[in-house]
Amino acid sequence: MKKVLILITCLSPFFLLAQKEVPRPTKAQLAWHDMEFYLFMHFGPNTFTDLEWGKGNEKEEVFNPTDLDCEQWCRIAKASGAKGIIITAKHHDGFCLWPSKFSRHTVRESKWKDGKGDVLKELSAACKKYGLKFGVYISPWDRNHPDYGTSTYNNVFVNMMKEIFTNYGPIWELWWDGANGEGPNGKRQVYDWHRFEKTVHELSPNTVVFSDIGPDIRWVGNEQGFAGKTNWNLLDTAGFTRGAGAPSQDTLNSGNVNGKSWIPAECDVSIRPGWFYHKAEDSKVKTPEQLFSLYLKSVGRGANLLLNVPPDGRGLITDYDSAALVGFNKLRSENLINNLFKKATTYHLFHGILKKAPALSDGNYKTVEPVTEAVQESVGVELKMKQNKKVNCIVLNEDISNGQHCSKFKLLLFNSKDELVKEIYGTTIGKKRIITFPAVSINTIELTIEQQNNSTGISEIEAYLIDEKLIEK
Ligand code: FUL
Repeated sequence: MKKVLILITCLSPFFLLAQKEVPRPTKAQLAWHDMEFYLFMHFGPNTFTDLEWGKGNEKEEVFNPTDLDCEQWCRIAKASGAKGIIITAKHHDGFCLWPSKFSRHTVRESKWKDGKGDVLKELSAACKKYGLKFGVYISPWDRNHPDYGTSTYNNVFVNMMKEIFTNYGPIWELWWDGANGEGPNGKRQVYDWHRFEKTVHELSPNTVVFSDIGPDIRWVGNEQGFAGKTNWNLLDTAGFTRGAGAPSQDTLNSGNVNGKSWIPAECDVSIRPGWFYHKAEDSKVKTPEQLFSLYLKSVGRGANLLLNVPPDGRGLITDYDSAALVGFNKLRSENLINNLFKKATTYHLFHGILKKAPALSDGNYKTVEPVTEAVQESVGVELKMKQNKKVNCIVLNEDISNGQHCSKFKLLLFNSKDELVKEIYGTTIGKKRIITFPAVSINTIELTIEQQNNSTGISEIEAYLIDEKLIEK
């Protein structure tokens, strides 16, 4: 039952709990969280051989895009609302999309532009021009390099990263794939991860590094694009390694509640069944609605969405993929733009006492209302409209700059007659939590934090009426 509340406008400052020491994001990680959605591009010999995992013995001449245009990729990325592009500079087949001095299996040995082409050069320049962040996937596993499986290969990998940072930087995100098979000599590589991390740290300290276990961003544990409904940005990595020695997929999906390091999840998923372009999959491109559903399950659960859109053999993104991306952007902007509780009066609720809390609905994610105490009732925040609004989607935003705190929340939705219309229970909030449900008419949203480790900062609460078809099933 809803309590009768007393409104006091001039309260003495709320008692603040002593904050526990918890992992916090670095500046680069915090900026990464703001990226939310960006594109992955798998491109290389597999694009021409119709394979997913090239064997490494493909002739360089197979790589020969007829109309490569990285600006087209960027224009489509922009039209989709993506904020960056990560390209497979080297996939498991070892072929380098730049003329690396440390390999004989590169664009230089191909016929493309008479061996003078350089995809990384073109794409990094195009990203700069279009204001997109530029990221690089570089597979440690290399099925071509003659040194693979020996300690010399670690030098090769370090030197390749040096080339990338020096010639194509700034590199915003670096992607280390966890797959690790055998080299041409039948041996598995023992990677010098410590040295690899040191190289990035020294040469490009602002780059965020993705792998199964970070150090900066973790794999979400599946390639279907969904994060856990409980999603901690925290992970324990002690005793784990990349690849086969990584934490369980469930752990990667949800993180660790008391994890020692800030390592948030990124959801990598392809717009098509495969990662590389295959003509036979032109009819299997995900629809805008399916992409919206992925958005709810990734960004809407506090993770980032890395959506793979593979260029074809011309070196262009097909009309099928670009239409789906534009449609996806349209769905987001049409459905998640009109915050129906924007004009709400917003309160902080503390044991029956109300204080105005403008931060909750000022459209500014930097202003935050702290919820200092976790209890079942009468402590939390409230948004109130004069009249009922029909809504089926609520977006909660937790301020994560000082860590992630909420582990259990309750939403109570009331109508203008003070009748409780709906109760929603959840666990983590994180950067963003999008909750959808069958539409209800309400004028009050009450959020209670039922469990937290430190005071949870809520930056915004929004409510929308989205197309019924888009409600999460
Ligand atoms: C996996 C790779 O084996 C796939 O080919 C793809 O690159 C995916 C993103 O990561 O580990």
